[in-house]
Amino acid sequence: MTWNKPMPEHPVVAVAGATGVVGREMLKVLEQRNFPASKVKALASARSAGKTVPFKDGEIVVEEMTPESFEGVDIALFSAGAGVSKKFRQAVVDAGCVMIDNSSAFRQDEDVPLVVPEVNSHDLAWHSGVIANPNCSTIEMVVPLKALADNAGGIKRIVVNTYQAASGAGMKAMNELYNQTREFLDEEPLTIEAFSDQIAFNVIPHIDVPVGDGVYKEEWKMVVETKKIFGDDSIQVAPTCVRVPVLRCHAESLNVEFNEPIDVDAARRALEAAPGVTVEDDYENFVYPMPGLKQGTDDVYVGRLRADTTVENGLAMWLVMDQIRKGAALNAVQIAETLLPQA
Ligand code: NAP
Ligand code: 3JN
Repeated sequence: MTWNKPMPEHPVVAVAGATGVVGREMLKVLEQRNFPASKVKALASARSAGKTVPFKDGEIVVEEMTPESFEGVDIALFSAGAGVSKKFRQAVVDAGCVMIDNSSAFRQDEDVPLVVPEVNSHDLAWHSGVIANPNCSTIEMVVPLKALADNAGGIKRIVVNTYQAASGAGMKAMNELYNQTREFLDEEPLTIEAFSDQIAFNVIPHIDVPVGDGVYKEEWKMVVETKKIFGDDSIQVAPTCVRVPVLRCHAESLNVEFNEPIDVDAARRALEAAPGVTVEDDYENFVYPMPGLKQGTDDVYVGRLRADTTVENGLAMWLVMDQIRKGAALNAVQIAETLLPQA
C-alpha cells in the first residue's frame, strides 16, 4: 500500500548507525544542507549508548536503538547494516516513520523503490514506508549514465571495473589501512582483520561474499541494482570489483555500449548539463579526477571520456565519487529532501 502520511515541514529525523562512517557523514550532510529537521536523534548499538557524535556546533548523545526509538520520528536514515535494518523495519513503519535504508536488506523487494534522485526520483511516488539507497558502486555509475542513456536510446551493455576505497568496508577497515601502512613501513607483522588479505600496498580482487559462477556479491549488486533503477531488465552489466589501498572515494573504469549512436562531443555536453556530474577531462593536459583528491565532494566526476571503437555506439570513461557522501549519506539525505512538503 502506498504511503499516505503527510511529511511535516520540520520532521524529526533519526540517524540509525550514527557512530559509523556513513552515519557520521549523514549528520554532517544534514547540517551542511541545512535540512529543516525539528530534532535529530543519534542511534547506535548498546555499545555506544551515552557516547556523543558531533552535530552543528555541539554534540548529540547517542541512544541505544530499540523498537521504541522511532516513536515520534518522521524519517529514519539507516546505515547500521542489513541485519539491523531487517530487525527494525516493522517498528519503524509501525511508528509512522519513513525508513531510508543504506543497506542491501530491501533493495530487491518489489514494494521498495531503489532510488538515486538524479535518475529515478519518480519511483518515490510508490514507496510504502521503506526506500532503499543503492550500493555506492551502482550509484557512481548510474548518475552519469542516466544523462548519456537519455541521449543514446538507452544502454545495451556496461563493462565496469571498480577501484574501491577501504572506507567502503566501514570504520574498522579504514583504520586497518592506516595501521597496516605504518606496520608495513616499520617492517612489523601486518594485522589483517577487516579484509581477507593485506590491503596496504596491495589490491584485493573481490568485494563481499561469493554468490556462485565466479561472481562476488558486490558485482551481483551492480547488475541487479542497475536494472531496477533504470527499470530496464535488458541492460547487460559485467562488473569486476576490486579493493584498493585508497582511504576514501571509489573510482570506476567504464566501457558502455548504447542502443543508438552518441559521439564524444554530444556525450560531453550531456554530462556537463547533468545534475550531480562534473566533467574534469583535458586529455592533452593530463587532467582527470583522482580518488585521493576528491574527498568531501558531492558530484560524480567524469574524465578520460573517449570513444570505444571496439563496439557499435561505444564510449569509455573514468569516474570518481566520494562513496561515503553521494554513495551513501548524501544520496539518503537527498531522498529525504524529496519527501519534504513542496513550498
Ligand atoms: P561502520 O562504520 O562499521 O558503522 C556501523 C554502524 O552501525 C555503527 O554506528 C554501529 O554502532 C551501528 N550498529 C552496528 N550494529 C548495531 C546494532 N545491533 N544496533 C544498532 N546499531 C548498530 O559501517 P559503515 O561504513 O558506516 O556502513 C554501515 C552500513 O551502511 C553498511 O553495513 C552498509 O549496509 C551501508 N553502506 C555503507 C557504505 C560505505 O561506503 N561505507 C556505502 C553504502 C552503504 P556501534 O558504533 O554502536 O557499533
Ligand atoms: O565495499 C564497499 O565499498 C561498499 C560496501 C557496501 C556495503 C558494506 C557492507 C554491507 C553494503 C552495501 O551497501 O551493499 C552492505 C550491505 O548492506 O549488504
